[in-house]
Amino acid sequence: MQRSTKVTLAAVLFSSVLAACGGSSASEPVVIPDTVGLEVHAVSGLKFDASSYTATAGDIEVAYVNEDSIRHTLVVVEGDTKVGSFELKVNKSGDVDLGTINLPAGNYVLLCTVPGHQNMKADLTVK
Ligand SMILES: [Cu+2]
Repeated sequence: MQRSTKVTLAAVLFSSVLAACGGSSASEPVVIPDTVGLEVHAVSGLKFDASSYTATAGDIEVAYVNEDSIRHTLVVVEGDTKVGSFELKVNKSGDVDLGTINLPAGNYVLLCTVPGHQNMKADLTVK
């Protein structure tokens, strides 16, 4: 009984913190679907959470999570060419954007296209 009371209190406190930060009562927890085949986080310091990623060839569901406080995008480049019209955008901390891109096996580069963010670059190996 005492234990469940504590859990409930913690949940209430957590929601009020979220509401206070977001300025909106509609804050929802970030849910990344199980079907996601590539998860990339934008982190502070104008970088991704890894310098290289891997995925399985075919339709790849991509989740882009913003752990930073500013806007970032995510595109896939092969050689010097952007692949298709695929672009994910996360405008603020906590944002998650989802999209699907079809990629055959090969070596690609992930980029953020926001001006000044050219250091946000990572290798993507698709097998
Ligand atoms: Cu960026």
